[in-house]
Amino acid sequence: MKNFMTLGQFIIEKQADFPYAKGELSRLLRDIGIAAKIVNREVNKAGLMDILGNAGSTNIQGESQQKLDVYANEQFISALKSGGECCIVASEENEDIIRLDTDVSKNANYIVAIDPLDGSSNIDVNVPVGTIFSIYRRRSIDGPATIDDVLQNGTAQVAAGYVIYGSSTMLVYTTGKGVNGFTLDPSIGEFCLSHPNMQMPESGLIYSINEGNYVHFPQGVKRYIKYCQVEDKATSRPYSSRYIGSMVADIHRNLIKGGIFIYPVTASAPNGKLRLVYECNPMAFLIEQAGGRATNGASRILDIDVTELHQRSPIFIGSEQMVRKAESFMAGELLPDVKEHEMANAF
Ligand code: P6P
Repeated sequence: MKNFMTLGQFIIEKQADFPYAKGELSRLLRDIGIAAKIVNREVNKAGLMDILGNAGSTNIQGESQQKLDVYANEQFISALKSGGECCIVASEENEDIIRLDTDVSKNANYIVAIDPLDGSSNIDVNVPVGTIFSIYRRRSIDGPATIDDVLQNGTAQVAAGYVIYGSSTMLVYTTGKGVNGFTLDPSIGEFCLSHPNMQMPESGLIYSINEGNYVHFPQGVKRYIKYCQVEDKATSRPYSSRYIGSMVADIHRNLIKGGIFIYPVTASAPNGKLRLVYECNPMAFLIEQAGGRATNGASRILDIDVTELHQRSPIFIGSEQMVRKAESFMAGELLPDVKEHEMANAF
């Protein structure tokens, strides 16, 4: 029997990192792990059950809700409610915050912001989807927690992570002391530590962006894409273009292999498409903890003022050297290693 460490054992072992922790955050992470296992079970058999396709409803974003994302939302909210460590859930699927008002939950210290099933439009075509979560301590001292407890900048996160339901199911998270990945072993129903201390390669050979929006991209993004495509053996260009259309899957690949994921402003998304509170901030926290970088093309994602629950932001996230290079193009600079003739014939 190979020796392995389960998520639960790891959380308890790492609890010592938080001397004042009373186990609340540990139990909250456990609750998220439980919901992830339940969602995984349904995602894995989605093709067999009548839970494929459209639920016939739309979410706050006006996006048609796939049955599985409604199911996933319900499972995470239910697990958090019964766990008793969370007082408010802010979900992509719900216009307003969800107060968990049981006698225990209403006095809980933690807020969870979640995209319960990111990339759900890919469900019917068997492409990896994911859950993204972000955890804050409430700021209010007494009385019911409010929206102000949710609208905190990304630097205030105490934990963040994602679950990727792919060729295997993994839970990857940080509590501010590095990033660790756990793979679900279905034979024992446990997430087991498989990727300890994950480190983002400081550079990479993959760029990930929906080039279908090219004509609407800012000039700096267009120039960066052309930079990625130019032949230059010294810098191993052209890079490879990989775009799954599922943020969790694209970022997870880049975390392991190195690369950059960009969702900039476009004509249909003048503030970017991805949501700051439960997509950009948790991914930015995690990727920075793994040694990567996450900005909106100029400013650090985690420093962006959070003013609305479903606020959107452009995002440039991944290997530090690649994100900085893209930022340089966004700032209108030409980099010393970008020869003028390269750019001349890049358009
Ligand atoms: P587009 C999925 O709908 C999602 O929210 C992210 O997971 C993904 O990165 C992005 O949107 C894909 O958007 O406009 O390229 O289809």
